[in-house]
Amino acid sequence: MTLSSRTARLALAIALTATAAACAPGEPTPTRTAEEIILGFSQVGAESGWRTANTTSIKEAAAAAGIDLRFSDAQQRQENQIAAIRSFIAQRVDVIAFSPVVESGWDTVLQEVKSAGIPVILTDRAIDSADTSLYRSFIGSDFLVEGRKAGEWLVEQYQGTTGDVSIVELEGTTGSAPANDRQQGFAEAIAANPRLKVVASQSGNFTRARGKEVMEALLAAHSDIDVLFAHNDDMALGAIEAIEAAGRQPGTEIRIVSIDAIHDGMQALAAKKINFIVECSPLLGPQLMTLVERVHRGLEVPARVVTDESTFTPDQAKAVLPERRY
Ligand code: GYE
Repeated sequence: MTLSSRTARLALAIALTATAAACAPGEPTPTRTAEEIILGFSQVGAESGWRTANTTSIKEAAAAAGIDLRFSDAQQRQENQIAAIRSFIAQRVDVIAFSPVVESGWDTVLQEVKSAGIPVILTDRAIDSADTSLYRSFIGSDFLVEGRKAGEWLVEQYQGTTGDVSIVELEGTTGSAPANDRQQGFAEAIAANPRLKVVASQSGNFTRARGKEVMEALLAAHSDIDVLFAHNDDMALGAIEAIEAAGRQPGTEIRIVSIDAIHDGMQALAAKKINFIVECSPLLGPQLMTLVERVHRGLEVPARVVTDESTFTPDQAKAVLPERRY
């Protein structure tokens, strides 16, 4: 046997083995399994502990799956994400995934991706387009449910009490799915008790620094704040600094409920500076890579994959903190 025919046979054997291993019974034969999949991923930014953990999860999962990841950080700007997506088209990546910084304004660029024949997976945040043919799947949390859980907890806390309860809200990035839906879910839940009143609601852009600044202004403008609802832990942590600097006690004088359950947030919860946290898992990497592999192979994928989430009280935070991965 000549060297070149041996090489050819070996290549064929490897390709067949890869095909057999990747094929579940009854599923169509994949077309390009022996090749490395190229995934273009446009991340929102590095605005929070959640986001950092999410980026790590995606990078580690891509490496573990042998997927060639082209990662781009949009620094919380939609125009940067649109430019990154166009560059992924030019690079002819196999799959594009992204976490849309805001909900609206994606149709044009996603039409371009569709025309290029590249499948799209929405990760973590949704878009508000009516055209669901622009993406194959959306993996992430249900932010409406998260907001409701925060509101329901608050309703429970004030059951049987009298007098109005003044709530201030620190919103996430304006126009983003988690800010819109968490606000709505919370409002729906607290409507059960008309004494629960949101007296001010302002964006802290999901960052600790902005959370602190906005809370300083809110404390100066409202002397009677009973509760802070922060759309993420980072803004709650910034707000805690502002509350303490104003000589007030977070967790007792001003009760705090937030969302995410990142490590620093869980520590503040265990220390009773935060009173309740609704979990939002950033560990989407492994599930995302499974979806990427499947769409690349032309297999069916669910249109929606919802992340499992829980909630934490201070005692529960203390119990789980040693095993938290982020
Ligand atoms: O809650 C926040 C982050 O989209 C779920 O974005 C994510 C949110 C998360 O900046 O901390």
